[in-house]
Amino acid sequence: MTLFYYFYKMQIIIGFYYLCVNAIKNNDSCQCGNKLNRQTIFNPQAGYCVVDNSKFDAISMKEEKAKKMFKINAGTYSIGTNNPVFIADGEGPKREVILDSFYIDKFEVSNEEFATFVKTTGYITEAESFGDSFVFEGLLTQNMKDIINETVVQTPWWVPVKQASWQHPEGSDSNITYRMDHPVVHVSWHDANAYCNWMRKRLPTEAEWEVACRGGLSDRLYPWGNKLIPNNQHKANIWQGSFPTENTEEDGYKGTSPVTMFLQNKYGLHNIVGNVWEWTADWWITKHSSDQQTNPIGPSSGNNKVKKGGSYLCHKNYCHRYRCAARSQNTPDTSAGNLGFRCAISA
Ligand SMILES: [Ca+2]
Ligand SMILES: [Ca+2]
Repeated sequence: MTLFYYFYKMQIIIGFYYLCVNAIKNNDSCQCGNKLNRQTIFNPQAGYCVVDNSKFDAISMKEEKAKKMFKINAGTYSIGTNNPVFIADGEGPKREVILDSFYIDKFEVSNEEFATFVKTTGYITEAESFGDSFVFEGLLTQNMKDIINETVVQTPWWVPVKQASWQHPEGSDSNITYRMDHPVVHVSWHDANAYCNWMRKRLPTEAEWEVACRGGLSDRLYPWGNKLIPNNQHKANIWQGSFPTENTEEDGYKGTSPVTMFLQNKYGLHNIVGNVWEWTADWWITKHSSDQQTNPIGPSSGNNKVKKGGSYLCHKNYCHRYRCAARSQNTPDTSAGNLGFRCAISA
């Protein structure tokens, strides 16, 4: 037992050494050598380190772009709306943006993909470090409900659950065994950014995300048009019924759906609205100039990051934010059971 323990410890030390050596090789400005712990490797304060990833040589990245991403050509696009539903969210005004060409993932990042990242790098998410994350109460087992005595003020359906993490989305008595093709959740902005960096990608800016969401259409509410359920076909995984007590699951899903469900626009994007909220690169502000901007990246600092697209918990009467112009925010260390991401890359 003792021998095994020391062998195990040595493996961890060797693993860390390998990660940092590779990181330093790939990015001279990286400060991985300062402290040998996993979080330092991806610490935004210390500068992100690109960990060597043999999976992504030039050939496999070409394949990745061809199979899993869509290229949006450089051009002038519109974002925002002059008919905001939530004025205080800063949904308006409608404004022009000039964007360089970029690729965006067609799918939200899945548990399977995130598991590969964790297996390769030993990354620990912030939810795992903090020891808890926010879970929608309606998804908890009765056993879990019985041991929880805290809720979030004003939104009591959100509860902090000990040991809730990407591998245990509803706490210690849950797992992702049959959800490997579902979006990874309980990932903070820092976690999402670390994953995209590891993939040699990055998080999309809010402008890029919204242009991708609109799928070439102008002034429409949703990626596919203005009608929520065209031809009686559900186009997104949101909430049907009376929130938060009755979920009729008319779209087929009580919680998350596989990332490959719900093709939503002409760019071939799935679940860009609904399923899980998606982190973007930008810091949150609510006042926007109506002037045309080129490759806008938002303010240089802030307290919250912008998230887009709404989730399986959104209902028109409560959270009509599964629209391309809609937006919300969280601190970059926040994680929840309805918050994930997809990555982008400059063309
Ligand atoms: Ca649903
Ligand atoms: Ca989504």
